[in-house]
Amino acid sequence: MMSGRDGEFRFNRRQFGLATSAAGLALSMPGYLRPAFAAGEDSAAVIAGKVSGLIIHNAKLGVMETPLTLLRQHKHTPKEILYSRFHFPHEGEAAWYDTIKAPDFPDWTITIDGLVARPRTVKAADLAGMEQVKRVSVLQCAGNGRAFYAAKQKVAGGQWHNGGMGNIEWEGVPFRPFLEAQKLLVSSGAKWITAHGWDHPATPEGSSFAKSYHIDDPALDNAILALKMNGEPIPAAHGGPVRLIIPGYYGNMNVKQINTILFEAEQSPSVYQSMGYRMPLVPVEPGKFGANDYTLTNSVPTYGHKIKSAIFSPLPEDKPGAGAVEITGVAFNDGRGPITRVEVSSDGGKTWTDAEIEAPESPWAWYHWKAKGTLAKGENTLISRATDSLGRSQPLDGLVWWNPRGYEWNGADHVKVTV
Ligand SMILES: Nc1nc2c(c(=O)[nH]1)N[C@H]1C(S)=C(S)[C@@H](COP(=O)(O)O)O[C@H]1N2
Ligand SMILES: [Mo]
Repeated sequence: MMSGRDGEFRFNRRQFGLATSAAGLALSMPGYLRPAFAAGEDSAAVIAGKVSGLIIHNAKLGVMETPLTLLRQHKHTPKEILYSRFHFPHEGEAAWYDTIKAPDFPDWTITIDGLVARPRTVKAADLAGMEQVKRVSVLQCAGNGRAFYAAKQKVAGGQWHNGGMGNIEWEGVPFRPFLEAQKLLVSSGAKWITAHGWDHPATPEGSSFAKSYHIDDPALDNAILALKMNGEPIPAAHGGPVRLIIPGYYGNMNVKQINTILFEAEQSPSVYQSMGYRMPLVPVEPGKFGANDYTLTNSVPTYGHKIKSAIFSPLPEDKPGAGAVEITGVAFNDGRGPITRVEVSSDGGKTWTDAEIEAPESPWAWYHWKAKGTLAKGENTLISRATDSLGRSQPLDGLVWWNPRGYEWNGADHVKVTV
């Protein structure tokens, strides 16, 4: 997709489209505008190798969520059940990533260009010979929990509950040392690093999937060019052959099928950076701030995971009896400070108890926790709320962060079980 190296127009429109008008957004962000999903669609038929019974949000784009009854069974979320999210239809030449098999592209390359004196193209095959490190990290869609915002006002897009996440062991080449070893001679004017994936919109005026990170972002110190997921080559559906993994960062920041890295003065004009996947700087009200009102100054990209917890047991499907109950679940954040407390209530918030927290595998992984509660006859509301060493915790009412694209839900988790 590169059309040469000189001047401003190195990238053709297809690779590097600008589409900031509402019409452009409609063309390039079909995930937001299509009706939720066709009933009766089988996840195993949408992405080959997925189990049946995943919750499909958009079959055409391969968007699906994991029921918690499956998610809670595994320490590391297997590829067969992990949620998936793409932005362009899986048709024609894009059909190759509709499978959990690892792709076989011996000639895959990553081009590094932009404000560097020595642009480079690196063979993905060469990455395998470099130092590898492991990073266990939660992968979570920024839209995970979007459905809960409907209690204030429904937000367009996939109505994700808590299953748009997984806990994964990634393995690959440390990102910064890799870039340094390329001896790129980065210009002092470079302030942003932009990653592009292979996928691209059907029409040239659409934006490709690009994400930008500030060049000094400390989260990049832990980033890797991942070649493996849970000990195996990364499945096509999850970003193989090479995926940028930034531990602790929301899913969209973890670019799948990475093939281009740019050093630039500005962040990418792709709508996925400039309009989508952003949070308003201050809380906004429905009707007062719209899905297309985001600017680079009134909002920030969805970078690190807001602290969050999820109750895994009991779920309504478990049909628990009255009396003593063990409540279990997970918590996680962006890894900047450990999670120090998970408070749990089994009576709708009247009384609280501190959960016992297991040490996590890494700063970015799930923390497992358990607490004792009591269930009465009738309806019981279970609540969990995590806090970390930086004093960050979940709002009891997550609606305070309502936003027109429904991102970063992190309200205290509420589960209703009827005895
Ligand atoms: N190239 C590319 N990378 C991408 C995306 C995409 O559409 N294309 N989607 C992003 C989003 S929004 C999420 S939530 C995660 C989903 O990762 P998964 O499909 O492996 O679960 O990938 C991110 N990386
Ligand atoms: Mo996402």
